[in-house]
Amino acid sequence: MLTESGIAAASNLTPGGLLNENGRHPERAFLLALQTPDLSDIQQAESLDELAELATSASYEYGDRLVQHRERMLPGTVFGSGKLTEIRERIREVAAEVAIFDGNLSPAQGQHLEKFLKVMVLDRTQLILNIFGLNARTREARLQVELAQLEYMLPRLVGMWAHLDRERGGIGGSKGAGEKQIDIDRTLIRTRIARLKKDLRHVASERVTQKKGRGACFKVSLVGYTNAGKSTLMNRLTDTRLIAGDRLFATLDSTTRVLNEDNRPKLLLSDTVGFIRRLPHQLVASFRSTLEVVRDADLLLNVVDIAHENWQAHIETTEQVLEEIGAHTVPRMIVFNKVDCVPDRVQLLLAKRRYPEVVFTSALKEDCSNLRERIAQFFEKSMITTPLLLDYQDCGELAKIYRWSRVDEVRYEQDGVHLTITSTPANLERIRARLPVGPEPLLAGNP
Ligand SMILES: Nc1nc2c(ncn2[C@@H]2O[C@H](COP(=O)(O)OP(=O)(O)OP(=O)(O)O)[C@@H](O)[C@H]2O)c(=O)[nH]1
Ligand SMILES: [Mg+2]
Repeated sequence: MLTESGIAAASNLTPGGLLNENGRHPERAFLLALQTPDLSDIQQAESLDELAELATSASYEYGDRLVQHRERMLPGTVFGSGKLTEIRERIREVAAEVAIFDGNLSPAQGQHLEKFLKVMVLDRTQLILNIFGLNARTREARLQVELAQLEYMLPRLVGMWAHLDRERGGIGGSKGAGEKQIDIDRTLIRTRIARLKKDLRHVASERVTQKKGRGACFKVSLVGYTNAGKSTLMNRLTDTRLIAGDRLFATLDSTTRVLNEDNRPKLLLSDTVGFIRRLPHQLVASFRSTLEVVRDADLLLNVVDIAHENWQAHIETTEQVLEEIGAHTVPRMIVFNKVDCVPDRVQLLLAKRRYPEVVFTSALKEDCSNLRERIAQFFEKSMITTPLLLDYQDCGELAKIYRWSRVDEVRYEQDGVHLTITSTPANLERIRARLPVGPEPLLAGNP
């Protein structure tokens, strides 16, 4: 039975069971897929390669894989009975202790497979939730992951306690033991979900306080497929030491740093959680406030691992997720990272010729100055240069003017301080609003 304090731990024990009874991961994983006609062989292979990477990131050892071609998934058993017997044999041969299905399973399907295959069965969503659980370090990330896990678990409770009903049975019209247990657990989980949402709202409000004052800055956000090198790039560009690792979903929180101290308006850079194909929707919903930083950005850098064989599909997936979270209208720039890993120099030259607009870099081996320049150029285009005459009695405003704009020229004359300043229209408006309105509108445009 679940207790309130045990809910957090129980959220790791989804029907398929994310952890074994010793709290440790089984060693070897066997990957299963059912290829329907809408998926090409290449797409299926890519998807399974990715599932293998996910499994490795969750500390599983790769056993083997099997794909069955079928018109559609069988509602009860997923695979046909002959195929299931073959899968069971293969699992035994490679001594796998867990089978991971490349797709989503209903609780009943998961249970059927576990019973038949005699190993723990996970689906893709469970595996991703598991990785997120392993990598959540900050309070916000932990709250978000727990929320996603419980949302995933809630509709699956029925399957979890069905055995109690089978064992004891319900008397007359009254509820069986399993059914009662489901009611109790459902209430506990709903209470916990409400609490988590409240806590997350609180964290989000703290974020709003942190964000105050950022309105006058340019905001750049790193987005892209997981493991593309976003955190490494962030470390390189802002001289920080965020955790970067060769595993999927190393980063779950967004972190913001000043990109260039001297730049006016200031440039802020944020690192965010990576994307992946078929990101579980519970995760997208739970991570909404973290992803707000992406929606709020003035520019998105879509970091792409050019050395990955599926980089084109990665770009498409990132575009899809951006659309899903409502960030598709934010301007974006592609950055091809890991150029040092491309084995074929000719291929790299061809790519550079084909994508002349794209920045090619290596966050690990280069200083990325080309990327810095491109970011600066992007914002330069949206800035306006204007003259400004400041009365000596308004000189107290100079500090703000220096913070919100780039001062290109200053001349102290008899009638006041003559400035030439460059900034965004919004910041120029901010400056104008603080000054007594003179006859000259400030937004005179570029001279
Ligand atoms: N060779 C090489 N490796 C790189 C480069 N950039 C990043 N890496 C490596 O790629 C792995 C993933 O890097 P991260 O910066 O953690 O990637 P990420 O996009 O932040 O990944 P998630 O947070 O998991 O979404 C790490 O092992 C990095 O050292 C690069 O330019 N060249
Ligand atoms: Mg990262």
